[in-house]
Amino acid sequence: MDQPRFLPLEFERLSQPEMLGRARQHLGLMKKRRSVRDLAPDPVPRQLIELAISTASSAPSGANRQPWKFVAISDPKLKAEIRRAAEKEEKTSYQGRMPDEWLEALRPLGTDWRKPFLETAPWIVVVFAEAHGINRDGTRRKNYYVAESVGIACGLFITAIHNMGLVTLTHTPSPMGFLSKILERPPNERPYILFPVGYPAPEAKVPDIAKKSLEEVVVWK
Ligand code: IYR
Repeated sequence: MDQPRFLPLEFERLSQPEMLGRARQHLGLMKKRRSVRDLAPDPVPRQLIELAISTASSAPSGANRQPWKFVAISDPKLKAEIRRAAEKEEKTSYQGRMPDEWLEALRPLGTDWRKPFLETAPWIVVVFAEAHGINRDGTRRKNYYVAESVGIACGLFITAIHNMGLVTLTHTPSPMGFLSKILERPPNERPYILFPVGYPAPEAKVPDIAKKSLEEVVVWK
């Protein structure tokens, strides 16, 4: 067994005022983030998507297995195919598969089965979670905390997209199995989430909803 190897941590302590300033500035930035469903067709350079995926892939993960794969799609034919398949599932969901309580919960968001953003967005990034890895000899290599790890990576992706001046949406067309087929992913990869990415449409509107206050979400002991 190899011994673990260690490197010195690259870290610089900041002054208290600088820490506060940076924390407030970052909060101010993140508070402006919204999930956007009205996207503009304007092109977005591939380099920006690469940077967002690299940021996401810097996430911590169970046993550092990095159990994620990002499929970045700009091909209009593929986007149209994804829209067609997503809307078929969503129509079934909205027209009977989702219980009334769920539909009621979604009412403030104003969503329905129509997903035009899947074609309008210049990029769709579909994130797959690797349920397990595969060793050279074809046997399974176990992954750990897969859902948590991929969720953290997705959070970093959303932050990166917002920070670079683009918008996205955490979209989970349900069920998502069609994405494995269309994107020809192997069985150990499970569709986890879909991010349309682009600029907002000039007339873009977002639901009038609010986040919980700090008091509502924190318990100090
Ligand atoms: N997948 C559907 C429904 C939906 C579900 C939840 I939970 C949301 O927060 C938003 C939508 C859709 O994308 O419309």
